[in-house]
Amino acid sequence: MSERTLVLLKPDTVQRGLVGQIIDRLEKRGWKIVGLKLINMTDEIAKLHYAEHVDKPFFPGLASFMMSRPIIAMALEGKNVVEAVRKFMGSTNPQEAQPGTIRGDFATDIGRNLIHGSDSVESAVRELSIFFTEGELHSYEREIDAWIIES
Ligand code: IDP
Ligand code: MG
Repeated sequence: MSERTLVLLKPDTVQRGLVGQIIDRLEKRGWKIVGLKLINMTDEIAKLHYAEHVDKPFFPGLASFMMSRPIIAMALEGKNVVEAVRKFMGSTNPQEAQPGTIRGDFATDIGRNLIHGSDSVESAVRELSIFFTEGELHSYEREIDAWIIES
C-alpha cells in the first residue's frame, strides 16, 4: 500500500552541499516527492517533532543543532516508504550504519547524521502535520510509475 513519510535533511546536509546527492538517490529509488521546502526549525517545532526525546540528555544539543541553520523538509510517497526510508538512511549511529546507506556513506557522528525519517506510519502522519499544511502536500500522477510499480 502506498504511504507517506517525512524526511528532513538536517543542517549538516545543507551545509555540506549533500542535498542534491541525497535527493538524487531517493528519486532514483522511485519515491515520489509530494512536498518540499527549506525552513528554519524553531524551538516549538523541535519540541513537537522530537517529543519522545525532550527529556533525554542529548535533546538540548540536538535541538540547537537542528535550529542552527536551515533544513529541508520533504514528504515522500511510495510503497512501504516509511520502513524503506529508514533502511535507506542507515543506523542512527553512523558508526554502525551499513555502507550504501546515507549515514553509512556520508556520516561518522551520531550528532551529525544528516537525515531524519519517520519511524512508523503513525509517526509519519503526526510529523507530516507538523511540517506541512494539507495544501502543501500534493497528489499527482507520474507516467513513469508504470515502470517502477507493478500495481
Ligand atoms: P533516528 O534519527 O535514527 O530516528 P532517534 O533515536 O529518534 O534516531 O534520535 C533522534 C536524533 O537524535 C538522532 O538522529 C540523532 O541526531 C540524535 N541522537 C540520538 N541519540 C543520540 C545520542 O545518544 N547522542 C547524540 N545525539 C543523539
Ligand atoms: Mg527517530
